[in-house]
Amino acid sequence: MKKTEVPTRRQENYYEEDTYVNVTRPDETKERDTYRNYKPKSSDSSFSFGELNAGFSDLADVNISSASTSSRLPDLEVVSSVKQQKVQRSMVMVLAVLMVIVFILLVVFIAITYPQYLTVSGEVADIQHNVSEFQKQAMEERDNLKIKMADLSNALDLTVSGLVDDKRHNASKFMKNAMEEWDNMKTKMVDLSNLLDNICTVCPLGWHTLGSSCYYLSEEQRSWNSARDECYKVSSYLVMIKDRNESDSLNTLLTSNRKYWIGLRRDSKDIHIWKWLDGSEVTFTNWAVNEPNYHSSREHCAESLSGPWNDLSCSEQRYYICEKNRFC
Ligand SMILES: [Ca+2]
Repeated sequence: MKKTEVPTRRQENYYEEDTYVNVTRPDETKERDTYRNYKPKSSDSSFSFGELNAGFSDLADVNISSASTSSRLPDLEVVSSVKQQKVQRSMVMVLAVLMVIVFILLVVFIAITYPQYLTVSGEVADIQHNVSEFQKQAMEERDNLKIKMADLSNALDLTVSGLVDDKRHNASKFMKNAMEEWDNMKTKMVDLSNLLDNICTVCPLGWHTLGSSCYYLSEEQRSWNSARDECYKVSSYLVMIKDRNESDSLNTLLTSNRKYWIGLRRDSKDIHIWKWLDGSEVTFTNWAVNEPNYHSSREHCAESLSGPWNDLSCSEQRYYICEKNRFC
């Protein structure tokens, strides 16, 4: 340690180049020294060595110029410049410290997070592997399902085709049988029609065939009502002579001098009106001369006198003529 003696009234301590400096200041330099860049050792432990060097250099300059009070203002400018430089240096130092701190933090961050990154990367790789395996299995399952669906579709087609063939075969067989049955029925219908024609075109035994009718001439005599009922019993009716041709043809069958009931009588409500058994009006008549005379007001039924007609009492006994259609 070296000691610099300066005319002074007070003593202050300084650092200079890692050396503790004891400075004795003169009174006349007190104001100037207030601009010097120094810090008491005991009051500011953060004072840096660089600042101390600058302050010491400044102090030397001050000592050189302290002998004369006429150079006081230039010294103040120098001190101001030095202070600015010190501030700049301080900022640079602060920035350097901050960068070091950031770097350390970055290293710490990497040191902490890198293992986690490795762990997460491993887990991600495992997940990716599992996903890949799952996708592979899913694709295989999908392919298997496609194959199964294709097989099922083919089986279904075959089944449907088989069913359709069976149905078609059954339908064809049914149609064939139906056609055969139809042919048989047609044959039977023809035979039956022929039989019916023979039956209907031939009048029963004992009946006379005449035109489209069959006629039966009784061999017994009955009242008009009884004769009507007898004809009903054999599915016929008392003859209804509708026109001249029928009348003339029928008359050829009648036995001479016999009298026959025919199906003609007066209307029950109007004795002047004659009606056939079926209720139809009379459009053809073959009355004998002066007939119908309604003798004794009791002649309500008509008879054939082997030709011409006569009215007489319905209770009289007469032969009768039954008639029925020759065709069924
Ligand atoms: Ca009469």
